[in-house]
Parts: sequence; C-alpha cells; structure tokens
Amino acid sequence: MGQVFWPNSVAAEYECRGYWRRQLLGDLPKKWAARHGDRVAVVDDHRSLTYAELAAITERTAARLLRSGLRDGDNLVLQLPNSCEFVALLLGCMRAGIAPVMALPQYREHELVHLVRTTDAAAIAVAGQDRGCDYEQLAHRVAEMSDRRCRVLVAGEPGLPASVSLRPALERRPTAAREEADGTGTPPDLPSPLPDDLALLLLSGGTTSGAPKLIGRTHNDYEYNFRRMAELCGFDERTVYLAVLPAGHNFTLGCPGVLGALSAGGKVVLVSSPAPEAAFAAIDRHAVTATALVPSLAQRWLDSVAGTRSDAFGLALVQVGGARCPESVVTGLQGAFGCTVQQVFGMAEGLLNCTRLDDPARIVRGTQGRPISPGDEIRVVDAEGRPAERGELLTRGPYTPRGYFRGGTHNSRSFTADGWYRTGDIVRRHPSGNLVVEGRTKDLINRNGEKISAAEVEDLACLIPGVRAAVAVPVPDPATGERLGLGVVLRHGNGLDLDQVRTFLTGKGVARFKLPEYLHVLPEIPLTPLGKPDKKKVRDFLLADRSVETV
Ligand code: OOB
Repeated sequence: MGQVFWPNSVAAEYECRGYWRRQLLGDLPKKWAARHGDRVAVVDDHRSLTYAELAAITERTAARLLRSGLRDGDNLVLQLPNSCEFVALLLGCMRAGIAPVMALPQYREHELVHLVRTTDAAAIAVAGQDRGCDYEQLAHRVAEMSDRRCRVLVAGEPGLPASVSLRPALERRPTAAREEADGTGTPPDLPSPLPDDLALLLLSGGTTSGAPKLIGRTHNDYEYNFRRMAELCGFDERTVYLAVLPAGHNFTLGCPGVLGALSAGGKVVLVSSPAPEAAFAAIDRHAVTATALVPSLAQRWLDSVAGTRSDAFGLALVQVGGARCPESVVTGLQGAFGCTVQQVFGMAEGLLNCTRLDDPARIVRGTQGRPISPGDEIRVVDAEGRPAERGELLTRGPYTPRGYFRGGTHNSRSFTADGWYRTGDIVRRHPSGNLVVEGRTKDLINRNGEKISAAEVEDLACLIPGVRAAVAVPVPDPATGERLGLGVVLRHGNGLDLDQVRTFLTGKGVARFKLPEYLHVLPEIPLTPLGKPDKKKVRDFLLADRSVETV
C-alpha cells in the first residue's frame, strides 16, 4: 500500500481511548442527511446543495466513478476550484474507496505529473476552465506524460444545477457520456473500505528534499482530526464556514474546515477567489461565522477594510495559520472584525496546535497554541536530540501517520525508528504550555503559507542552459511573509536575468507561485565552514539587491 501507519497495539489504544471511531468518511453524508436533510450543506457562486442532495450526489458520484472504470483502492488526483463539485467529488471518491490526492489549483504539469506518477493515479479530475486556465487541456497533457493510463474526468457541466456531472473526457463515447450525465446504467456495488484504510492523500508542505511528499490519511485518523478541531472551535449547526483558501489544503479541508463544519451540521460557503471583495460579499450574503486564513491574506483583508464597518459582519472566529503570524495581524483582525482569533500551527503530516477560544489575549497574540489532542505526544530537542526548551519539534499521535506515502529512504530521515515525526520546525516552549514557532531546520520557502521546497527549485534552475549551480532561499517580505530568491552561478560569463529564469520554469510547467522573484548572479556559491551552501549569505546578497531596487 505504500503508507506507514500505526503499530497494531498503538492503533488499539487510539480506538480504546475513543479517538478513532471506525467511521468511514464516505458514509458520513448519509448520516448527516439523516440529521439535517433539508438544510443547506454547501453553497458556491452558482448553486447550493442540501444535506439530502449532498448525500444523494455522493452516492451517484461514487457509482459514476466506478462505472467509468476506476476501482476501489485506486487513487485520483483531484484538482478543482473551491466549489460544490469539489465537495461532491471528494466525498464520492471516499464513498467509492478511491483516495483523492489533494492537488492545489495552482499546480501545473510539473507538479501534477509528479502526483500522478507517485500515486499511480488512475484518473485526474479537473474543472473545464477556471480563472484563465484550461484545466481540461492541462489534465490531458499530464495524462499523456504519465507512465500509466490515467483518465481525465471533467466535473461540473453547466445546466445541471443540483447535480455534479462527471464527463470522462478521454472516452468520448456518447452513450457512456449520457449515462454519466443522467445517472442511468446499473449502479455498481459500492465497496466498503476499512476504517484504517487510506481515505485521502495530502501534500506535505514541510519537507526538505526534492518534490513534495504525500501523506496518506486514514478514515479513522482524519475523522478524528476534523471532529476534534470542530469541537475546539465550537462548531455547531449555526456555523457558516467560508472556504477561501484552497479547499484541498488540510487547513481548509479538515482543521476543522469544510469537513468539520459539515460534521457539525453547519453550512459551508465556497469561494474560488481569495480576493477581499469576493470574500466580503460572501461573508455578508451568507452570514459567515468562521473562516481560516494565512497571515498574508489576513493582512490583505485588513488593508482593504481599513475605515469601513467590517465588524458589522457576523464573523465570530477567524483562524490564522500556515505561516508565522505577526501580532499586529492578530490584533488587527480582532479590532476590524470584532471576532475571536485562533492561531493554528498545523501540518499535513498530522499534528495540529492551536490557541483556544477562551485563551487570554497575550497567549493568542504571542503563541501558536498547543496540541489539540491528549493523545498527541511532543518532544522539543536540541541538535543532539536531548530535551530542550527550544529546539526541533518531534511528534507522534492519533492523527500523525508514521511515514510518508511511498516515502522510501525519505522516511528514515523524517521519522525516527520509533515513529516520531521530525517536523523541521524550531519551537520554544512558552511558560503557559503553548508553543512558539521560532524558525525551521527544513530548507523551504514559505510564501503566503504555500511551501516551496528549495531543493526542487534548485534542481529545476540547474536545467537552465548555462547555469552551473543554484541556491534557493527565502527573502523576508512584509506582504507574503517570504519570497523566493535564487542565487545562481553561471558556466560562462553570459548573463541571465529574472525574466529568463521565470520563462524557462514556466515552460517546464512549474506552478507560478514557485517562480523566483529575485535573482542574484554569484561568482561562486558561498560556503559555510562545514562546506555547505551559505544560504544566509545568499539571502543577504538578495536583500542588498532589493534595497537598491526599492531606493
Ligand atoms: C499547514 O500545513 P502545511 O503542511 O502546508 O505546512 C506545515 C508547515 C509547518 O511544519 C510549519 O513549518 C509551517 O507550515 N506552519 C507554521 C504555522 N502553521 C504552519 N509556521 C508558523 N506559524 C504557524 N501558525 O500549513 C497547516 C495545516 C493545518 C492547519 C494549519 C496550517
């Protein structure tokens, strides 16, 4: 299967302690519908679905997926904008025993081919066109570039207001397409996976080497993840949750996110653009009570509400996480929206820390909270692995799997032999028992909460003709937290400019957010006394260039 889960004795304990409830995620919509049938479950710019409709669509989507040739145990790369179709396909996959691989809408060929190959995906599901990108064409190119037969499914045909259609784009047989559209044809038997089977695959934001790693999450562990977060966030039937960050990211999906809000009987509003205007219109129109933001987006919202009566919105809770949040953003949000703020320090690998809704203001401002579960084990260790007040955070627990999906040798670097995940985050224990994130050992750039592996960009940059060596570094930035800076050494004296680098990488199908924003040509890569690239020095060169540019 490729995913390292928990030893049996540990799994039995998690079940015994009530963390795991043997609940299959694909069966949830039926349960929810039995309780809240006629109430609205999900809304986007075009349509809304009641709980009863969501349950019916989940069943139908599962059946359609299986009829289109997919099987229980397959993986499917899911790349849809925030929409009702996203939710229906997600749940439909889980109902059919197919693990959705949660791709972000920003991904292009480079990232998608990697996902399809690593997961052996049997299909890629996309929206036809969205925000200037022809996803259907993109998916076809990806399918052609991957080694095995990968179907392309296009979701969301217009004109079917209360349904989610799935067009198998590769097989354009008219009868099959009609069956898909009207839901006829013999319904296949829907499988019944086991609760400790793989339910979905999340993308790691946190690893150092090469392309992003995947984390397989089980029905048992992920259900606990969003149930526990929903409990801590006080979600209930009155909750109206706005998904404004990509719904496929763990934060928006399950912390408590879309799944937590639905489990609590609330309503989920999905917008496909994070722009303040669109988000504010949705908040106003649907009386949104809770949402999750990365700090840079929170700052954008604050800039755009300056001076207006935004506290008239009924926003009760704003979660901020994904990157270090300046205190000014926390106080700004409290002041502008009159809401409770919660800091969330989480990771796709599992562990979630958050401040509690009734924590004193200084804790909410100055810490990233504490683990959400009594089952979470954490250690803070120094470079020699000894317990310390400040150092790398290690963790194990009921929703932190013990390895990456098909992680190979990478697993032994990121996980200890006894199953602790090395987060690569440098934290300090606050006297209150909360954690403060102070840095990281992992080599990445955290731009708007989106993680970019330095090694991945360096490998790509070395493919540029004339580039002998490259180092990618984070350059601090007030708007995005960090930006991607690239230092390069050239083979010959020929010049290279930023536009050429960006054009080259775009041609390689690299997602736009991974394109370098600063470039510095170096005679040699500066080295530390240990002979490793001195990334601090490279960052200083880039910072110096930047100060010259902005003068
Ligand atoms: C979230 O998940 P990922 O997987 O995209 O990234 C995880 C990494 C963490 O290891 C840490 O380096 C950083 O992102 N991070 C933060 C942070 N929250 C995440 N660094 C400083 N302060 C924070 N509050 O980013 C994620 C997953 C679930 C909920 C929230 C965020």
